[in-house]
Amino acid sequence: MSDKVYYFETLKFLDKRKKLKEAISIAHPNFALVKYWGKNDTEENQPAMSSVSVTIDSLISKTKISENSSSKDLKWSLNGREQNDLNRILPTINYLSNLYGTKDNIQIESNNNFPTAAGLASSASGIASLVTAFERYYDLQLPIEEKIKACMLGSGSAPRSLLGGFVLMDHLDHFRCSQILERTEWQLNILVCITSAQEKIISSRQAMEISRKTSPHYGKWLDINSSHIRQAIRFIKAKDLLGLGRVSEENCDFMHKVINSSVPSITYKNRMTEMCIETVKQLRERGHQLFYTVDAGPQVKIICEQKTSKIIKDAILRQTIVPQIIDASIGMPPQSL
Ligand code: 2P0
Repeated sequence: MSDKVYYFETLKFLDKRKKLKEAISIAHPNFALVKYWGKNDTEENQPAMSSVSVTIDSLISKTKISENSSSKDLKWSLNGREQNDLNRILPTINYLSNLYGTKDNIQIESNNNFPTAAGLASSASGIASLVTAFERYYDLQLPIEEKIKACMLGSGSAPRSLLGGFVLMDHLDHFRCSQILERTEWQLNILVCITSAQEKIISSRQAMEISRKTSPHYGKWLDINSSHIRQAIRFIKAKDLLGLGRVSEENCDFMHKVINSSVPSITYKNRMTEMCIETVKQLRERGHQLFYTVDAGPQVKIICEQKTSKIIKDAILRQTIVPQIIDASIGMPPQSL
């Protein structure tokens, strides 16, 4: 019997098993230190480059799957509101349902304990918790390759949230995700400066397509990826915070240059974002070890040593008008409750 036939026979066997009444899983978002911005393939939602990220503990997406006894439809609520547009989750659910060989009427309830669609990677943690809850609900043990594929169909950065600590997603090796360091091996703090909790002005998905098609810097952005990946891995393994900060800030600044130079021009940062970045640079000049990163939204994530985290947080609150800073450390992989 070929591996594939055996696999589907196994799934048929699993189909006869009793499903759980409900499954609840959580996953954390991840922040990219070497970023993904641009796709190879929009059908399968495949990134055009590798990326390195860190998983964040205090930010949590929780997904509950239960039987939808009231109708035959798939129902999805996000932060308590029923969603009419299921496009964000359907590719993932359809992929897993086809693999599992059934189409159940299920109800999915997703909740985030942090602002949604505001540049805090809620789609990555949301999709990773959905895949984990699906696996639990049907009592499956999905191979990691299938989980990566299912996650990626929902969000190109979601596979990285399947692991804790520092994570590499390698686009030259079927998007294999591997842990560079465990969270306990290098204990850092992440200060998440919320400059605005509003939803982003344009989705990452739309914006990265515009960048790919129009930015004059997109070619160079692709070219620098392998060098940034190599450097980031080396600095993470050496636990060199300033080295990692240099390459990570260069990568972040380059991504925003690509975004800004797209036609039409897109800007995710606001005035407070710039103020936070300036303060990070001043604190570094004063001898503190820290660096910033900014994604597709105006929030500033500051990565620093645990021992100076409070001094840095106080300085940011004093020198800027940031309304909220969330304290975080490095997070774990998804868990079923
Ligand atoms: C990243 N971002 O590597 C980059 C940096 C935002 C800036 O991946 O289209 O929600 O669903 O694959 O994963 C955000 O984009 O976009 C993202 P899709 P996704 O984290």
